[in-house]
Amino acid sequence: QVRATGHSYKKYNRWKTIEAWTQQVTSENPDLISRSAIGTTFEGRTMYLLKVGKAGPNKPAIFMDCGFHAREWISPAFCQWFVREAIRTYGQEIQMTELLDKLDFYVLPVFNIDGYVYTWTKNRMWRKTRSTQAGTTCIGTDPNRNFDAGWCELGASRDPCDEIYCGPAAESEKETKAVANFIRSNLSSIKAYLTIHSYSQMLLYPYSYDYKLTTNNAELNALAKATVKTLASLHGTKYTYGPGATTIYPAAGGSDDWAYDQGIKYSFTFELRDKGRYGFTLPESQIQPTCEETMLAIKYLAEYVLEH
Ligand code: ING
Ligand code: ZN
Repeated sequence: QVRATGHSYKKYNRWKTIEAWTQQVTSENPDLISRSAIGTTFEGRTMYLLKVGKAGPNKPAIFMDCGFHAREWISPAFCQWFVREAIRTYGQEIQMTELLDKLDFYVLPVFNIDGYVYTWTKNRMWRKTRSTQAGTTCIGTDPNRNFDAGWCELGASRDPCDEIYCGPAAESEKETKAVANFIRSNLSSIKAYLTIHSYSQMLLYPYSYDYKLTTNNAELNALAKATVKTLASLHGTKYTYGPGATTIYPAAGGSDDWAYDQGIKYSFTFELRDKGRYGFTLPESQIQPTCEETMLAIKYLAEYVLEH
């Protein structure tokens, strides 16, 4: 079987390789995957979105993105792993077969492609986008401070030189606009929003822009608790969970808060391995165990969403 050049699920792949993989995996699995473009990045790269699921009428959907922050390499690795597991286990395992028969997963393998490319070529620790603007030589906006949810009010910076710069306006970044537009256009089908970051082993839910609690806080808390228990069942990896503001730190403009306020009642941010020993430079030897345990969590969440 021909593979996208140099692509490996057990290695970190450069963008060119991931881009070729989106094409390959789609053409090899036409009954389960379709690919669309939802926009282009600041530097002109195409943002490919994979729709994973068996064709059917009026299916609910789960939106999942990876690679918001450029240096969080385990995140795009997980989105690729998820797609492979979906095609590998469909028709083989009851749970995945049921999930893909009854719902669609929209998977965005890399949100911040320009930043990701920059971490491969110039600076491994880059976080933000790579957009420029008049009046400053500093580059990039934090995409997870750029959504229209209490925008720039808390835990974000108005200084373009800072790592948590919220941007000149909400949705100023082309990448943010593309995802927000796609979700707004598909609100009637999207039942859950999942965004994959690293690191710190946490499962977060709204709100982060305020200390207030969501109307279904008790449900989200119980669901998060059961999800992290499922995740831990494989390798014993311990996650903490709770509302973002009190569990990690207050931060406005995050995508999970924005999605929740659009009416998507199941909205979560995953912070994958580890807890700081390797941090963003998680060794490739941990891709497989991290992705395997995270798969259990995502499938558990998806099944819950399907039943509610
Ligand atoms: N953590 C997230 C960040 O953007 C977060 C935490 C989650 C903030 C949800 C706001 C909303 O800072 C990482 N590691 O990026
Ligand atoms: Zn992040």
